Amino acid sequence: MRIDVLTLFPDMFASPLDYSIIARARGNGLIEVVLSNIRDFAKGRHKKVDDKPYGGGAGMVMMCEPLLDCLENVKASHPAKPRIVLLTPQGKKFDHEMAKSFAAEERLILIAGRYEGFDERIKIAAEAEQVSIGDYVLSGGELAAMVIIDAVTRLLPGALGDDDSAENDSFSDGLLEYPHYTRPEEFGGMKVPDVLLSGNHAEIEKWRKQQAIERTKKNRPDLLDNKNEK
Ligand code: 6GU
Repeated sequence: MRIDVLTLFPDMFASPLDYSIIARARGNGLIEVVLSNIRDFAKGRHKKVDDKPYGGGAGMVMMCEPLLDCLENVKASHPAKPRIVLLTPQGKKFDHEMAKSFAAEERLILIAGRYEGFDERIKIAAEAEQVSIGDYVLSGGELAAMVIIDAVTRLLPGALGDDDSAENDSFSDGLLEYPHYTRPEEFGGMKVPDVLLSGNHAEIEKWRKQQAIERTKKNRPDLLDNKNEK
């Protein structure tokens, strides 16, 4: 899968892409991440990429031309038709379902903005879907892009080793994951539940399912509501 990121701060991506599952997926060609600096497409001596908002108000707005020129260049650099995503707190909320649909694409283009936001005409001209990673405001789209790259890469066949399968992950069946324990059997007076030491796989399976449902009820009742609607 080819993933392009348009950003003013490509250097921010260096270390998150260089560890563990993402690093391995890049190493074996499962994903190719290409970073493009929007400022390289800015014109004039000052390489301006942002300007004051019409109508006044605080902050600066990302200009149409440098960003859209960068996008045209990036699109032309690879033959596959991309799904184009504009990262903004005003977007549709990213979740497991959206991650799965992104993972099915041959090519993604993620556009990370800074400042108060994008000139509204960028959204139309780029034919981009607007995506947010949650109900809070980040200083830019870069961290959101990294979150999406990580979540999507994990879902690609072959990205996870046998030891870290995605099948049991939280959200894979609409529930939060069950509790985990490892050695020692007793820590600080807290014992590992007997059933996990029993060797009875059917009972263990049953216990884990119950725990997953209970935990979801307690922490994320909205997930169970959604399940009933489906
Ligand atoms: Cl995609 N961008 C910014 N700037 N803030 C966010 C976000 C995105 N998603 C949640 N907050």
